[in-house]
Parts: sequence; C-alpha cells; structure tokens
Amino acid sequence: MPQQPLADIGLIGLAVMGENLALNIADHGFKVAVYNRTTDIMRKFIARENPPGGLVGCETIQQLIAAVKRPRKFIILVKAGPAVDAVTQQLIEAGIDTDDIVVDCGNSLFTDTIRREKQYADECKFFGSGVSGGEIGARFGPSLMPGGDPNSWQHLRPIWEAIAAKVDPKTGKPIETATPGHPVTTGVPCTAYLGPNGAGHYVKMIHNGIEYIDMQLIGEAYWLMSNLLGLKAPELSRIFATWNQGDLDSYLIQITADILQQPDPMHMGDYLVDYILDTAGQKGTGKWTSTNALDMGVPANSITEAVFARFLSALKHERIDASKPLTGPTPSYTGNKEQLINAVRDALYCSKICAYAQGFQLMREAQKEYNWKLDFATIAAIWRGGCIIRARFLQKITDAYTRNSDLVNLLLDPYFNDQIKTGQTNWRNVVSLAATNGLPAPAFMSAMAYYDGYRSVRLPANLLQAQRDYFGAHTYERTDQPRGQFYHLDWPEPSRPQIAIVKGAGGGH
Ligand code: NBP
Repeated sequence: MPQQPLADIGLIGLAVMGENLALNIADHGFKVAVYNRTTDIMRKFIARENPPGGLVGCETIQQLIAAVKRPRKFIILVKAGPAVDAVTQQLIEAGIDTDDIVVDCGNSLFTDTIRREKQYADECKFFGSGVSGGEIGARFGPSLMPGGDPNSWQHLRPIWEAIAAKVDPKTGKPIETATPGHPVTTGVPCTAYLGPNGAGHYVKMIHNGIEYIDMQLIGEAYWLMSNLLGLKAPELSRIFATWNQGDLDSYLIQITADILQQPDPMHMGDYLVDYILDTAGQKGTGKWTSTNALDMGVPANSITEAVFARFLSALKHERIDASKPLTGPTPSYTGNKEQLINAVRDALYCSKICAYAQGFQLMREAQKEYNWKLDFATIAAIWRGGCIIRARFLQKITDAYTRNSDLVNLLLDPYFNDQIKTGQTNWRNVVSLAATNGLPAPAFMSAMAYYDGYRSVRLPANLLQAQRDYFGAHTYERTDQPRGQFYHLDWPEPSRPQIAIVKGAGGGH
C-alpha cells in the first residue's frame, strides 16, 4: 500500500476551538493530524467532518508525532493552565526533537509562555500564539498573534498567513466571505510576528482587556438611552445599526444591533435582551490585563473599571436588597431626543479612544519591562479583521502609529485629538446626565477622568505626597528644585520646621 504523505501540522485538543481551527487549516490545503485526550471525540470529529484527505486522526501522541513532517509543528488547543504543560510534557516524553515547534494557541497567561519557552528550551521550540475570533473566527479566519523564536515563525508563517482573517488592502475592512471548503485567499492576513517568548500572548491579553471595555461602553450607551429616552430594544437596535455605518463601525456594534432586534422565543412580541439576567460572567483575561496594569504602574483605569463593572453586576442579590434603602434620583430627561442620541454616540467614541490609548500605553510599558520591540501599527492592523474588537477605528490607529511609531499616547495623534475636541462637549454632557440621573456609567466616567488627568499639568498629588511624608516620612520633591532631590519635613512640630535633603532617588517605603 502506498504510504500516506505526512501531515503539515499536528493539532492537539478537539474542543470548539481545536476542531474549527483544524478545519480552517485543512480548507487551505494543509494536511492536519489531529489528536484528543478523549479518543472518541477525535473519532467522531473525523467521521463527521473529514474534508477530502485534509485530516488524519491519531489515537495516541506517538501516532501524532509519527504523522507530522519535520521540523514538526504542533498546535495545542487545550484548556489554558496545567493542561498545556501536561500536553507539552507528553510530546517531549514521546520523543519530539529539539527543532520541533510546539505552539500554544490557547488563552495562556503571557508569563506562563515566557516560563514555558525557557523551561522546554532544551527539548523543543515552545511558541505562543494568541487566537481571537471565537469558534467562527477559528473556522473562517481568526486574528492570530504569534510570539516566540523568530526562526520557528518562518516555519509557521505560511500556515498562519493562510488561515488568518483577511482585510481589504485598500479599505482595511475585513473580507468575510469564507464558507466551508471555500476559504478567503486574497487580502492582507491578520497576523504578524510580534516578538519573542510571551509577546503574542501579551498582545492577546491586551486585546481581551480592550474587549472588556469596548463591551462595557456599548452597554452604558444602551443603558443611558433606554433609561433617559425610554427607548425599546428595536429602536435601540436601529440606532446601533446606524452607528455601525460611521466611525463606530465594528463587530461589537454590529452584533449589538443584531442582539437588540432578537425576539424572545418564550414571550411573543417581547425581546430576548429584556429577559437576560443582568449578571456578566468572565474568564479572567480582563483581570489579567488589570493586574498587569497595576503591576507596571500604568493608568489603565477604564479597562479595570470594566472588570469591576462585571463584578458589581454579579452581586445581583445584594443589589436587589440595596435598591430599597439606598436612594437616588429617578431618571428623567426632557431635552431633545436626537441630540441626546448623538451625544451618547460621541461619548462612546471619545471613551473608546481613551480605552484604546490605555491598552496601547500598557503595551508601550510592557515592551520595556519584557524587552520586546512591539510594532503598534502592525498590532492595530492585525486586529482589523477576525477578532472580537475588529473595527474601522483600528485603521485609524494603524495610520496614527504609521505616521509616528514613537507616539507617546494615542490621544496625542492629530486625528484622535481632533475627534475628542469635536466630541467632548457631548461626552461631558452625557457624563453629567448619567451622574445627575443616578445612572451608573463607570466606563464613560473613568475614560473622562483618564483624559482630564492625562492633560493636567498639575494634579492634587502634591497634597497626597505631603500626607505620605507627614505620616510616613516618605519624602517629597519640590516644584522649585530639580527632580530627584527628596525632602522631608518634621511635620508634627510645625513651630520647629526642619528641612533636610534625603540623599538618593526614590525615598520612601
Ligand atoms: P477548552 O478550553 O474547553 O478545553 C477543552 C480541551 O482541552 C479538550 O480537548 C480537552 O480534552 C482538553 N484537555 C483538558 Br480540559 N485537559 C487536558 C489534559 N490534561 N491533557 C490533554 N487535553 C486536555 O477548549 P476550547 O474552548 O476549544 O478552548 C481552547 C483554548 O482556546 C483555551 O485556552 C481557550 O481559552 C482558548 N480560546 C477559546 C475561545 C473560545 O471562544 N472558546 C476563543 C479564543 C481562545 P478532552 O476532550 O479529553 O476533555
């Protein structure tokens, strides 16, 4: 019997992401050997889906290794965490070569990827690649965020570029016409090498952090319009659909319009959104982004606020109890409806700019911390298609970083600065309306606090530093002396002030 040609790549983990990614790879003409811990799942998958010659089912890790051509490439798509190490160890114990490439495509914490690359360096090339777009993205074109050994990338690149989402080179808009067996093969792929070790998973984590705040902002826009204007789901759907024709054009706005027009299957004439319990879940990537911001001292307050908003939503029983004794105004708005809708649109756009500014500020700091050289124009470009935050807006970010790759903050780019200049009166009015009507809008408000804080020459931190020196002798710098000179005042005895220069930088505990 003639021997079967070896597979181009192996894939481990046939849950929703693994199955869809395997089919996507096969659609592009690559042969994929697939393995799953529970063999029956693999057998059923092959029986159900095997496109002509595209998939090779393997019952053991040894079979999988034997089925893939050298240098072997393996994608791991198992539950993030210890399972990734378990699978990597199995591959190593089963005899993969040092040149074989093991790519973790799950939502792994980037520090785990940094650790794994080092830990397995003598046994294989461990590589991390973020994947965004959920099951549909995995099937027809995700945004792929690879990071690891640059030579390994050259082996992965043809597959990654083939299976990634594509955008139109002229407009930057996603080309979304793939169907099973008919993949999109033209356009600019939404993938690029991002840097060594954990860079890919780091960028994916920031993507997810931005996704949290993008969703929270849309939720607040929906909530303000429905409470202040009394709008019902179908009308709100039409507003979001209209917004989707302009600067806010994005996947999340588009699905919001779709969701709001969905009738409830259990109540004729009603809309599903009104019956969905108002408690949001989360899988932790927003928390990782927030923790990273706190660790690095980067003010990503809106991203963090979006995570807290989910935590607050989860306190449903407490909120019901608290709604009785805790009073506030009853929402009421008597102004012009169209003006308010436009104002909410502007508030959403201005806040979104601030949220992305925070995400990119985080990446700017991380590249120093982890010794990467991230290309921000490229990162925005590979988010234009395939991923959950895909949006017309990302082309503007690509343009901003193409104009100036050293841009300190997105807010300082002329386009984004102009947008905030144009929209900020409306934005401020919406934030005021939210506050005076007792409607929570933490993302709109925190984005504005970020904007106003970032543009302030002086902040009240002088008083704060004085307090720190008063109670803890943490020292302070003076506005009339060079930076780096630290002073301490003997505060409790103001009749005998003593000023002393504390030597060295960064006094305090
Ligand atoms: P899950 O995260 O639900 O993981 C299930 C898979 O992991 C199954 O194939 C399971 O095998 C395998 N597995 C587990 Br659990 N423990 C294992 C172990 N110790 N050894 C070997 N295999 C093990 O799958 P998913 O939802 O497809 O997601 C895969 C990865 O992609 C995750 O990291 C996820 O965070 C990420 N991701 C998911 C999405 C999404 O929309 N779902 C989007 C983007 C990224 P079994 O069948 O034998 O139990």
